[in-house]
Amino acid sequence: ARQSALHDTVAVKMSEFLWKKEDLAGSSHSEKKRRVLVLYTGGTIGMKWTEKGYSPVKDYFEDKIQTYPMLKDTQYVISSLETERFEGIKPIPLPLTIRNYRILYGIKEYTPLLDSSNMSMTDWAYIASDIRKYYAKFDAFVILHGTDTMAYTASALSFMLENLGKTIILTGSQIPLSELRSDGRDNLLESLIIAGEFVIPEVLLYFNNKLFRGNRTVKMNSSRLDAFSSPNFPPIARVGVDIKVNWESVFRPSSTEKFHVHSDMNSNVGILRLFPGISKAAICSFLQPPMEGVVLQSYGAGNIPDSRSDIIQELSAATERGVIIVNCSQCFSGYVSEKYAAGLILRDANVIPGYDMTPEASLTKLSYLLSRSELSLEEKRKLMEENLRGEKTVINEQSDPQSLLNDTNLLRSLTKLLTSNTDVKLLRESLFPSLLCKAASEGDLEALKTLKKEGGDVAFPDYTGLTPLHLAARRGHYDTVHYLLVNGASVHMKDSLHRTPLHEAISFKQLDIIKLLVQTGAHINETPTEIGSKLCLAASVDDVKLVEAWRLAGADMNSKDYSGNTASSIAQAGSQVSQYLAKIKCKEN
Ligand code: ASN
Repeated sequence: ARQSALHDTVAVKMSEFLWKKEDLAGSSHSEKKRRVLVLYTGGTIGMKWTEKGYSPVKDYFEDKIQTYPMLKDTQYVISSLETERFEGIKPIPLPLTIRNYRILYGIKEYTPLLDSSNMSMTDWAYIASDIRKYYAKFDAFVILHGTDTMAYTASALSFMLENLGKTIILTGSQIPLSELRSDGRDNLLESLIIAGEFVIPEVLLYFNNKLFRGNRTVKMNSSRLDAFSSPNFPPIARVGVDIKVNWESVFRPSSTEKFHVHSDMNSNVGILRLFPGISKAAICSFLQPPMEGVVLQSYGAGNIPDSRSDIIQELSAATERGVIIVNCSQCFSGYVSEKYAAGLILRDANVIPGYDMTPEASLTKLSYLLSRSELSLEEKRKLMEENLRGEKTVINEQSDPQSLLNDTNLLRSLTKLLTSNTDVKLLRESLFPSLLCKAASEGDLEALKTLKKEGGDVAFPDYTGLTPLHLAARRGHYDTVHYLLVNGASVHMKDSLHRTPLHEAISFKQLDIIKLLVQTGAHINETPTEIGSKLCLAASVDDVKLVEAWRLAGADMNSKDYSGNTASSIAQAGSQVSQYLAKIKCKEN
């Protein structure tokens, strides 16, 4: 009885803590502003009925959505600074969200707008290059796309956008916005809110209240509103009364490399679906040059007719010529297991097991790897078997939440009182963010490692929005910053005052940390005028280290403040700042 009373007390304390945390986050006086760019490529969402059937209509969508009160706050006045930040695209304010986010979004309409059955690899490259172009200007991206080939585009982009640090969501609709019952309004609204409120550094697909990892999706229904499914991986978030993100399943960065767009895809790829009685001639002609990569859709757990030596010979001959063949199942869900003789034989033919990848992910992964000319054939084959962007389940990847807290001295006594997984999870969610922040701020790498091993999420903010990375960057703990970056921390997280880890490093003049963060893709978010003002202020007090910090973070030293002054016009002759600026200028020339 005593045990259970204690248990109840701990549970009550924890829910109070969580309640307070939500309350604090929600009651922040300043609105948290986020900028989202919508790339509108076409699809049913913007179509109208014509005598030729549904087709996309030019210059219609942006005006239409502004007629919906949930998609435009008519009371909100856009400032000139906000307009400046949008790079010529018109900002539209979403009404304030319940968590106090003010999401401003702009729409870039493509020409021509496409029914997604017309999408090609060139269109993927076009979308990817727009993301590169606007990457530093926006917090996140929503891509409006037709549903027919959305799973292909989502899979392709997941590979093309290397070291992605921001949220990218593809969405669309089954019923056009021009019709009363359109599902497009909700799909767009929820995508904008998720993109604005959360940093989920992945290419995602939102549809019918579920947020999926893009390269795990397939279009599974042409008429129902739940058009998409992710047969081998649970949704990353579910949208009901609340938006519940399953943070444990988010694919995190694991390197200190910068965001990079790989836009060249190899189109010599194909999907070969077996059927009983398929002819040797059909297989032979499919595998002929210029074919370089093939997804073989076999039966069940990855089986082919092992009695058909002609098929096996054709496959072996192709892999010997250098064609990469990946074995995927025709089944909607499950995986290729290599447990039947009829499947194992494919190993002898040098066919790679695709495990639980979708055909869409396998095809686009092939297309991506084959286009990476710096890799040898062996390296391409090896990478094809690896999990690059969460497209494939790695066995034993997930740890058991029940075991997570059991072994530490730190929390052993508390966990003894807890009987269910939910309680353990609750304890972890309430305590870990603050403990991780404390360890990071003290540069206590051992404590960080222990907390991570016990299930702590190093990317997660505490109730003020500060992450361990902000604190380690502020204090200049280089090794800790490096550890956090290769273990999933995001350089783009903003706290309740809109400060990123890079801001912290600049304010605290941590020069080495600035270099490391910039190398990992961090960038400054200020407009040129704001940068000019910061530099002028630093020059006026002769703070040369601060000027250097801004320069290392990528600031243009000639930026002007609101009155047209530059740092060099403000700096006193002979001051440290003026000498520094002169030295920089000299080096540049
Ligand atoms: N045919 C449309 C497209 O893929 C289907 C849709 O968007 N619902 O563009």
